[in-house]
Amino acid sequence: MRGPKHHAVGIPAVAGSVRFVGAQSGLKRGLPLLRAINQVEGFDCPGCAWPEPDHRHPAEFCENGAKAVAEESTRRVVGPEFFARHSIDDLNDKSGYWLGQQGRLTRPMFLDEDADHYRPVDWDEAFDIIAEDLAAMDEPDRAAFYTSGRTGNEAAFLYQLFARRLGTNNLPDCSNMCHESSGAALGETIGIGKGSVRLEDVWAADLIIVAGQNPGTNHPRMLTALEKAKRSGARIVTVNPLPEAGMRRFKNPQTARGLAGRGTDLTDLFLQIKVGGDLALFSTLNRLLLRAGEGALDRDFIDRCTHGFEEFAAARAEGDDDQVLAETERRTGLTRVEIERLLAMVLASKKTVVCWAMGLTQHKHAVPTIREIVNLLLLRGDIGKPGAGVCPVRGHSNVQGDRTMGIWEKMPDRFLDALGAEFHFKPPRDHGLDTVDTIRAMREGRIRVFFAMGGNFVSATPDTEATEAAMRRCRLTVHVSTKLNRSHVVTGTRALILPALGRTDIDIQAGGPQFVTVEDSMGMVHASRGKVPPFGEEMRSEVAIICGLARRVLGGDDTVPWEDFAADYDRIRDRIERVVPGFDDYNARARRPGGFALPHAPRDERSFPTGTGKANFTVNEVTSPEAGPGRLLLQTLRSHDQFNTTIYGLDDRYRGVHHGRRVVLVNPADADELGLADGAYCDLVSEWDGQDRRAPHFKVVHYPTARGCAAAYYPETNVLVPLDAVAETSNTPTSKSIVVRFEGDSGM
Ligand SMILES: Nc1nc2c(c(=O)[nH]1)N[C@H]1C(S)=C(S)[C@@H](COP(=O)(O)OP(=O)(O)OC[C@H]3O[C@@H](n4cnc5c(=O)[nH]c(N)nc54)[C@H](O)[C@@H]3O)O[C@H]1N2
Ligand SMILES: Nc1nc2c(c(=O)[nH]1)N[C@H]1C(S)=C(S)[C@@H](COP(=O)(O)OP(=O)(O)OC[C@H]3O[C@@H](n4cnc5c(=O)[nH]c(N)nc54)[C@H](O)[C@@H]3O)O[C@H]1N2
Ligand SMILES: [Mo]
Repeated sequence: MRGPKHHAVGIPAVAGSVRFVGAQSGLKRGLPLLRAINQVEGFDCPGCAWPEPDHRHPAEFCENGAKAVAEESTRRVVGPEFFARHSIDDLNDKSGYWLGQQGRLTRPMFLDEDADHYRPVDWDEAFDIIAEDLAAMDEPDRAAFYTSGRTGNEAAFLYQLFARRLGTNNLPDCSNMCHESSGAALGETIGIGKGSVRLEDVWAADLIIVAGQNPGTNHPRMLTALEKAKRSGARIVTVNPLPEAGMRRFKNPQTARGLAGRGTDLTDLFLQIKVGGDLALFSTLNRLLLRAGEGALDRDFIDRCTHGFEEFAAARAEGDDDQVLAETERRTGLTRVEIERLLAMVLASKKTVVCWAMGLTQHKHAVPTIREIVNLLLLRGDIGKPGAGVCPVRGHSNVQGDRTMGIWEKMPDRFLDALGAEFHFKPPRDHGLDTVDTIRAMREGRIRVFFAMGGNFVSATPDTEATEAAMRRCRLTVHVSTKLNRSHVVTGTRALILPALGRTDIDIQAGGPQFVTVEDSMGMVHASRGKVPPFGEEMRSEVAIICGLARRVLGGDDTVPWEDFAADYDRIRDRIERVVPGFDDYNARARRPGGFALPHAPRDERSFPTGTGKANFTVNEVTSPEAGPGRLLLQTLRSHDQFNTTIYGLDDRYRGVHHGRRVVLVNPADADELGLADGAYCDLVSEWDGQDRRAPHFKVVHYPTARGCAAAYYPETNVLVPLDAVAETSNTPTSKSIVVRFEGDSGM
């Protein structure tokens, strides 16, 4: 059995960054970019949404941020000759990895009905094609406007405005597959769907629980914050089916001690939980806390600031202790002793932060799981106090900002009222389609025009075969993209690729050089300025693309001054300031080093803008997924060498997996029972609602994951995730708990 590494980062990570950047961008183009990542006058890393500290280190980036930058700033380009060489059928046979490696898109490209090849078009022709299909719709809801989370605030604001000016709220986004469950749970319980901690709070916490997250790979700069907390005496609990290297020991590349020495041990208590067992764990922890006597609860906070305590406490007291504990052991795979250890650590902590990511949000019962975590923090008075709070760690670098700007299929009326008043129109009020519902609507032939601002819709969404078939039913699919991906080759009857500037590119408009703004995972808004010249005139900023299209579709006398907006992004920010609360003096404050913090009532003043006016305890029925005999619960996750559907390479260094991605990690004891030899090949077959879905030719890797569970990489396994297997309330695909059986290898 190979195994996970015992530490993360250190010299191999630094060497890896420089090598990768050198190969993609060349050192002349690449190194100045590395120096500008996350710096005050530089650009926001296009990788994850972890915040930057006020006092920045000269190298405020990580190995994976460097890879994200190198991917974008590559010297390779895919121009018209490339598309002349490769037919659409030819491209269809290539892997996502190969497509992404071909380089930056530089010209608008059009695939006409029945054509074999994309051909270059100019921007006016591209806009005409889109306008024609939009005009042919019998109602505005025949269009859907997807957003991935890299789009800056200014473009996001204009994009939702354009969709709503057309008359639709069909604004699905990557968040629907990501932290939607967090937003739903937090909105209901504390009144705002965002985390309540700042970086300072992480540093000051007594106890940090990291559940369902792999920061060593996906948020490496978070390790620096955890190390800092640790050095001030914090304790860290990791809840994960996998022993992830990053949470074991961290060798900080910003310090000599980290590079040359042993590094810092991060995790004090590792709870190797069964996939989907977190609701059982946290509800039992809360039960034990309620029993632990008066000192265990923050009575004053509960009385003053919360609602529903009595009902919650009564529900958590139900049943026989022994039975509940035995049941929890079964659902979590943990022992009583481990749960009691966690209880002791919680009791010893005056300030607790709970961090989580996809390991909690992508389950059927994700929303109740997160609500139960809120219950824990409410019991302890751990919201709205320094060093404590909820910390959903966001994925894409501006996914949180996009939401703030109105990218949501069900924005509240107060936002729509303000938007309508500012631009003199009546925004549609019926809720639009989210990601899963968009695919359902496509499948039924109800979407004529699918437009994507970034992202890779067909690869990121569940049920690949069903989704690809659905996508092909659209009349027109349009992608505003930086790099080639599978969504450009699985198309509607006609398709357009529109080449966009990315974070690293210099953006010059009629009004001079422009910057954009982004919001990190902790509600800090700041400026981002590109540093390298784009490849030629034909690449446009996302803002310029939206404004050009909107002008063509809505006309020059529209109530929205699209052309003015494209010329000078300050004018967009002036309008955002008037529509979105918290952006006062936006243009001035965005120019301040470090930017500014958005208000967050629970964090700032312990006030809770919920229906009850208080923080709500909730009663959550305990459940967990069950695989049944001969089956395992498969979670689909990221390797160390990818950013979502963008594959950087074929290694997963921290997990000791090399040279391939079609692998499935299985506990050796389970593997023995199922007759799966280490290194053997098999098919993964998912079972849902009487239907099988198959992912052929996976190599078995014996690995110390929790019993009863398996893990394999996304997006190769998305074919196994049923479209209709979604989380309650949030409609997020249940990508972390798929029931699978193993069958003989049918080859590729
Ligand atoms: N380099 C890099 N950085 C990224 C990304 C990337 O692809 N590459 N993606 C970005 C995006 S969009 C996002 S959303 C984030 C994702 O960040 P993560 O959520 O860290 O990403 P995943 O790889 O999906 O990892 C999920 C983790 O949860 C654990 N887990 C799975 N199921 C369960 C469970 O039932 N309970 C518990 N307690 N744990 C579980 C897994 O073992 C794994 O450690 O990262 C962002 N940053
Ligand atoms: N099975 C399974 N499925 C999952 C997940 C999982 O854990 N398991 N995770 C889910 C999560 S958390 C997320 S967030 C989604 C991600 O879903 P998406 O956001 O749709 O996917 P990405 O792979 O991040 O999109 C990459 C593409 O974005 C384009 N791009 C990159 N930068 C820019 C830019 O600056 N501007 C523009 N216009 N385009 C750009 C490039 O063309 C690139 O090919 O996937 C989800 N799907
Ligand atoms: Mo995400």
